[in-house]
Amino acid sequence: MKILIVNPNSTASMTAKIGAVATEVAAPGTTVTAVNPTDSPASIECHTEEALCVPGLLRCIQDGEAQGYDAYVIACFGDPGLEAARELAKGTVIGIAEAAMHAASLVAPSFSVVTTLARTTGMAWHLAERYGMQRFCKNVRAADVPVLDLEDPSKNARTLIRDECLRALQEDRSEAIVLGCAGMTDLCRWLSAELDVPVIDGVSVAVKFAESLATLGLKTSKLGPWAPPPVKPLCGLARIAR
Ligand code: 5HY
Repeated sequence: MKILIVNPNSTASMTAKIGAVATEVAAPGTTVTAVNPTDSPASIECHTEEALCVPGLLRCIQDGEAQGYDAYVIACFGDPGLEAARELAKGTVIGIAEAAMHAASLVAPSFSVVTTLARTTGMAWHLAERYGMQRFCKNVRAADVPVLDLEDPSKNARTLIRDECLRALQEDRSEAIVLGCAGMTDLCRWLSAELDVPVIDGVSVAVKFAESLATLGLKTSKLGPWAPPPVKPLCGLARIAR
């Protein structure tokens, strides 16, 4: 089985880190490839950057279709372009926020999301509502760590994130932590040991969900809203093939 992970930002070191963790959790016989567009923002921390990353993301999905991938993961906590990607892909497309919130609701009565910057917390709440997860989500907190600081060990991001997780457990009285950025994927094991509660990394969970659904032969329904885009001349993104 072939799974394509798309990191919608253009930071190759983060893509490599995401690919390494995903390969570690994938079952024998599953090959995982992690890619990123080269024409998207270096990190995604606002609505504009989220909008700007989508064309590159969709081209990665389109390339994956041409190379016969069985399933896809969108490795950005905003789940950008998720529905458009489901229109283009035959196999399942899993967003890490949707996967992480659902997994958290299966292992704890409630969870808190710990994300990067305060300005992205509203986007995470919006997703919790869209996915019907707001009754499990006690709070969305920011560690005030820019996404790219996760790539720079000198910025000590892991301590800031650990401390925000501790505050979440003490103040929100939640029983699990959802990591609010794909760039935190390599911190999951360390944080789990530090906090001694379930810490959910959306990248790992999304890979296992994609794998499980593909193993069951489940693909994206092409009936109704996730059917392929209608045929028409497309300016700009003309390369979107069917
Ligand atoms: C992410 N941004 O997972 C989101 C996290 C965030 O570049 N990868 C990014 O802050 O919304």
